[in-house]
Amino acid sequence: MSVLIRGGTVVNADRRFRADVYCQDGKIKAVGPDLEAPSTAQIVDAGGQYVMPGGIDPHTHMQLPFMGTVASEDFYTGTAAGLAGGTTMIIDFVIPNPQQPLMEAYREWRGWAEKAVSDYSFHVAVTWWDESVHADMKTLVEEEGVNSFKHFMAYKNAIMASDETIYHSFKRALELGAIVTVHAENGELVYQLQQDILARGITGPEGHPMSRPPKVEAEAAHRVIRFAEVIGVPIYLVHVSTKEALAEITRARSAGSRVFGEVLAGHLLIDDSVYQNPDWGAAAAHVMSPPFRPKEHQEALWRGLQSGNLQTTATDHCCFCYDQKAMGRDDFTQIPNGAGGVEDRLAVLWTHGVGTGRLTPEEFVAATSANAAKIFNIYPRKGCIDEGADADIVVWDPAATKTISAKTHHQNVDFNIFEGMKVAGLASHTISQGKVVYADGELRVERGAGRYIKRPAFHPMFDALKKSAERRQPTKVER
Ligand code: URQ
Ligand code: ZN
Ligand code: ZN
Repeated sequence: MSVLIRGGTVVNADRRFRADVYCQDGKIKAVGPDLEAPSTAQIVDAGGQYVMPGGIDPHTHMQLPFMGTVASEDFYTGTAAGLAGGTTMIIDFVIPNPQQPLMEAYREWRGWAEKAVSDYSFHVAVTWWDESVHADMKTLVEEEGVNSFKHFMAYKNAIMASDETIYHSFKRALELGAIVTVHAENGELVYQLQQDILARGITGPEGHPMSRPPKVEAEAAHRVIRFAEVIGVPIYLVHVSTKEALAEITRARSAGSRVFGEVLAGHLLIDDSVYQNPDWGAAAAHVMSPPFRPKEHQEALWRGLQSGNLQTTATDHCCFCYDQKAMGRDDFTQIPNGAGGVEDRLAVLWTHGVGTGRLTPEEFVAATSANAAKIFNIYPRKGCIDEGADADIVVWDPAATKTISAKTHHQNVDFNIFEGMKVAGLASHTISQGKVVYADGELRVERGAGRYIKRPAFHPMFDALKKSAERRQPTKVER
């Protein structure tokens, strides 16, 4: 099976150039002008289009069991929707219940993901701590290719990690050469604010953002970055949604700390007015955490991307249909938290990023693919158009337009947070593992074709970090 992508402009994170791309046996075999190909090769005409690394979405939750239900998007429909939008890999999350062995949860999620149609990997959440967690983290790094461990500071009485768990897990991750990732909201503050708001008789979706004001994220971001700096472990904050949390990241990075930040396409483009919608279902459809914010945060987040203080974009794709959201009809704290986006991320970021001059095409590639590949240690296998890389490619037509709608999207959910948004710039072809899996608006996917992608530990970087952490250790005073 071979494909020749002809006549396009290749865009990587560092440069763009006119070149054909020849793919064979799932890999990129040649990149250059006027390539020849066997007569059996499938030809993709990329004239007037960009040829970019397929999107990597480092934050999804396919079929997540959460808040008494299960996300409506599964690994088959969700990865197919991603391919329709030019995303060729997701990094999802194994989230053990407290006291559930990490390896047991990991095997459970691996089973669910076998139906995926594009490549995938897993961050593993540390939601509790004992010696078995300490041991399982080693197994996951050294045998299963997990190099990132997630920590939820939100969701009290559920998956919230205590400071004690965070301390032990961060230390262990550093020992193993793994990076830590964090959902930074102060779960105790959220919980107490929720009780106060309900006590005032506010039960609708408008109560959700009231219980999670920006300072709730800012406090957690500050605290958890300080934990990481004291311990010496690199840290990645997921779905950074406020200018205050961005400021905490910017401070730490300016001080030389290895701190990375992710921003969701939704948080860049949607503001908190959605919670004032008189239509209960439309307001509840936007209940996710952190919530959508007042407008001034969006411009700050765009500047975070432009300045390099935020490195990646994601969607936190975690879908619940109306009848699931209705579990919280009389109490907003019971509305399953989550919203979609895996299909639309690239189109909305191209339209509002490249289309407005905020981002160059190269910066777009960095923010949608290359940086995630680098941070999670699968670059240049993923995240670039180069000989030897996986043939995960999106052929991007900057002139193609559409209006986003739940009526036409491939996502398995009855709502689209970008409903009605006109976008300019769409995937015309998506190539996954060297096969054309999306073309002319049609998906040509194969259930189970997706592969689990192992992500190696970061030892070289960590060895240096460990040495500097040891240097800082106080020496015993002989008396
Ligand atoms: O917090 C998350 O990232 C998961 C539980 C998805 N839900 C959400 O509201 N973001
Ligand atoms: Zn989260
Ligand atoms: Zn999430």
